[in-house]
Amino acid sequence: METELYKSLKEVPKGSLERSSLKSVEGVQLLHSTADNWEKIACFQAKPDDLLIATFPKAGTTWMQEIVDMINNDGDIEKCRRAPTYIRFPFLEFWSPLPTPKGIERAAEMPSPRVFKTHLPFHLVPKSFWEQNCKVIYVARNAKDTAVSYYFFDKMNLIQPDPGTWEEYLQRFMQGNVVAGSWHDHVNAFWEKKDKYRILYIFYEKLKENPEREIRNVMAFLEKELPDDIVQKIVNHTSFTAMKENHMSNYSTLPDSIFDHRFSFMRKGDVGDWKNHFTVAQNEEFEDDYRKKMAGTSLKFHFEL
Ligand code: PPS
Repeated sequence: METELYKSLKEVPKGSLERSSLKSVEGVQLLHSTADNWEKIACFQAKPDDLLIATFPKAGTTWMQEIVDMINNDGDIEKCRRAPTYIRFPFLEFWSPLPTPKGIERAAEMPSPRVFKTHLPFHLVPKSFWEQNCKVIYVARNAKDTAVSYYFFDKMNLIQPDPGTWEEYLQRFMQGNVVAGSWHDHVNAFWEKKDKYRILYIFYEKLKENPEREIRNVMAFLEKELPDDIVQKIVNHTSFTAMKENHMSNYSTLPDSIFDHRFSFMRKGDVGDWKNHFTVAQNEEFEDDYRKKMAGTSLKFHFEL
């Protein structure tokens, strides 16, 4: 199925894709094709040794996928180069408008132990993951950098809804009218549930500040011990520079018909890039809205390092 997926993606003719519209599932905006097939996705059967990498889009999913793959493969770079990220890890709720295998079909075929990616908010994650007490690694990134990264991603990804101008996009982001819904609800719900379930909550900014410390946190959560030189190898292989150059992690293998490669998936990989995009007025409005939506939570983000 993996080869079939790879081949069928390569064959998508340029200009043949239409950007998707959004459709709500239980109050959360998702890709139309995902929402149309929601019942099949919601009843996906998880197994106890499944690992879910859950994020609001653009929070560092790909980075965590590479870290987990390196840990699971004892730092063997060649094994981690076996296929592009999107082939190595099924994207659970992704229901491609293309005639390619769907996320849950690929997930169901995968040998255990399985690792998946999801952008679903907590309450939409298929119930079986919680019933089976699966481990979940949640990566959260500050809202301003997430919004900027998402805006450029939506320009690049020709399946995503058209982002419009940055001003228009920022309004939609604040309203939760983007795929995966409200950033605020997303990060808060996983934060609130993290002690009730087996959820490791990782911050993009802390990963950036001290990758070795956070990689060791992930190793402990996965109950994996590795020698120091292997940990160092993982730190190096998963740095922004290494991943940007690695064709198996930088999404350069997707054809131009799906990703407009005038943009780069590995764009900046920084904390605080939002300052280059938010105007003073946009920042004030965003912070005003943020204060209201984040009132009453103990969850705190760093907007610069
Ligand atoms: S997606 O499409 O939701 O799966 O995207 P996601 O992987 O979550 O987020 C992409 C952003 O993460 C940055 N990135 C990294 N930053 C630092 N170090 C490493 N190794 C790394 N790998 C990916 C990537 O550059 C995107 O952020 P921006 O700000 O757009 O550069």
